[in-house]
Amino acid sequence: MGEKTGIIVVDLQGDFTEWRAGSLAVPGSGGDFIKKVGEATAIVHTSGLPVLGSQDWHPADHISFYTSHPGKKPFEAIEIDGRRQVLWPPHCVQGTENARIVVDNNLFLAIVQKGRDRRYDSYSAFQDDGGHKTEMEPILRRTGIEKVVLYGIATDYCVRATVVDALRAGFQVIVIEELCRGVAPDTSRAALEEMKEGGASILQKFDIDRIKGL
Ligand code: VGL
Ligand code: ZN
Repeated sequence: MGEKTGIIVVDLQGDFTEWRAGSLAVPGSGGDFIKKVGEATAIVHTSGLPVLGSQDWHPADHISFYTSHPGKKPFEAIEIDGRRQVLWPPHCVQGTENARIVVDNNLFLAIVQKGRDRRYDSYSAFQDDGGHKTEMEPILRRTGIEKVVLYGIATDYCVRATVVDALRAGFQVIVIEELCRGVAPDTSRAALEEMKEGGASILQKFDIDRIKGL
C-alpha cells in the first residue's frame, strides 16, 4: 500500500473487437472477453480507483490506413520518415459507431484520445509518433497517480507502447494479462517479455484485492 493506483483501459473500442465485428478485430475479443473487461472495470471503479481510458480516434484519411496509400494492401508495412509503419484497415474513424469504447463510458474519469493528427500514428496513449503529447500524463499527475494498472487492446501495439511510455515517465506499471488481447501471438508474447524486462509487473489474473494492496 502507499502510492496511489490508477487504471488505464487501452483502446477497448468496437473496431478492435470480434464482438462488434470490428475492422481490426483481434483474436479472442468476443463477447466473453468484453464482459470480463467490463466487469473488472466496474469493480476497480467501485473500489474507488480512478479509471482512465484511451481511445484511438483517427480522421478518415489517416496515414496509418492502407487506403491512404494507393496500391498498398492491409497489414503491409512501409517506411514513413524512417519509421516502420504497418498499414491497417481503416479503424476507429472519428465519430463512427465502432470508434466507441465498448465498456461503460461512465466508469471513466477521463478518456484520452490519440491518433487525431492524420500525419502521425499514435500507439502510445502518452504521445504520437511526431512527439506530440496527449493529456494522459498531466491527468495522471493531477490525480496523484504513481502506479498504473493497464489492460486492453492491442497487447503488441497500443498496450505495449503505452506501457513503455508510462515506465519512461517514471510510473510503476502493472499489466493484467488476461484482460489484454493482441494482434498476433508471437508479437504479443514478445511485447509482454519486453514490458517485463522494462520493469513492468505482469499479473496473469485480475485480482481486485491484489490491485488494492499494491
Ligand atoms: C492499435 C493498430 C492501429 C491498438 C491502434 O490499439 O493497438 N493497433 N491502431
Ligand atoms: Zn489506430
